[in-house]
Amino acid sequence: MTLKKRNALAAVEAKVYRGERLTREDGLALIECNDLIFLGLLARYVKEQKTQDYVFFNVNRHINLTNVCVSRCKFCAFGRDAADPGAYAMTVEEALERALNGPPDMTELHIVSALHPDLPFEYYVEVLRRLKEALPSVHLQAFTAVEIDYFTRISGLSLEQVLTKLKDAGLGSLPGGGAEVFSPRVRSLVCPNKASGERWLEVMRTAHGLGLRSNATMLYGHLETPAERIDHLLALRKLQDETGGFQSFIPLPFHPANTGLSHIKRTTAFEDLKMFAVSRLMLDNFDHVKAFWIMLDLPIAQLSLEFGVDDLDGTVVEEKITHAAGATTAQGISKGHLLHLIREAGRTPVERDTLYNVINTYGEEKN
Ligand code: V47
Repeated sequence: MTLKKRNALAAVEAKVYRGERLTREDGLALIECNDLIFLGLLARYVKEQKTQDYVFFNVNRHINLTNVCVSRCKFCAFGRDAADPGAYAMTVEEALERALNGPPDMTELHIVSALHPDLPFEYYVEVLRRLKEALPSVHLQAFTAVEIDYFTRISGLSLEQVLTKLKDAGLGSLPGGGAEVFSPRVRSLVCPNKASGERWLEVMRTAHGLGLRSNATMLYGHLETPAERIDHLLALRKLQDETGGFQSFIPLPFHPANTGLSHIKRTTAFEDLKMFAVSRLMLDNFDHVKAFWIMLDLPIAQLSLEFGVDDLDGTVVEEKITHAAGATTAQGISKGHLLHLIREAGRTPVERDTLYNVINTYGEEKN
């Protein structure tokens, strides 16, 4: 490492311990640093300042209502044309049946789908209404900002009107998907047919303004540069300064199999752990950084707890998006297994609801 780089990193280290905000240049120095232990120690310090030794998880089930999509992003192996083999769209009853078959102590349904050419906006409202009616105590975290933008286009309603109708039907919060990388250059290459990065941020700003919390993601490891990753984080940090509505940030490693970018190699454990640490350090106004274990494999998800992560997401039950793109992880995990992973890393597991209210803090003993 050159002396200049070493000095830059020492300056970043001092800022982190003083609790000072990092700049774009600091972010670039961090993302180009290969001293993983250094990055991990700094990120762990920030994580412990925010959430001590707690690691959160929840009991949830994912539901993907349809895979028929007009957007057909290059990085996605889940989307289909309506006439393709394997294309599906659930009826409201089918969605309900899946929801009723969630884990017994489920507190969240996580619903992400596709941009279906024919299903009307009323279908999505009806799905939420029926799910809420059947499971009133279950939080409905549904529809990415990209889906919300699409609903305005198919319904002719404004963003406020769409979000208010969904909220009235039972929507509790928005998941963080669809963000990919905000850079217009990258979006024009990988997802030209859906909401821009600016629009994604506008949807979230509006949702937060209506009292809906949300998550945020970044899909990394495809065509983006390190600087574009940092700029993505900075755009999220800026909006969070404005609204305070984001709960957690989830870096999602790109899975290339069966996608239009299948020539790209899957990210390495080294890169995944670095991305967690850099995210934790740059997003000083986010309370939580989450490892979606499904996309990481359990060993990396567990190791991420040393790199600034304080949340392992949930029991999931059924996952289609990453598994279409070659994920070899299980589709679900038991609460007992999550407890074991967290405890083995020397942390205290906390079962939370979607809004991070504590349901149970687990001590040493087996529960
Ligand atoms: O928006 C699509 C990504 C997202 C691939 O908010 C891919 O708590 C990897 O956003 N390889 C959907 N990723 C999933 C998502 C999510 C997951 C878990 C928790 C939360 C949360 C959100 O998956 C999409 C897209 O960014 N994705 N294709 C792929 N080949």
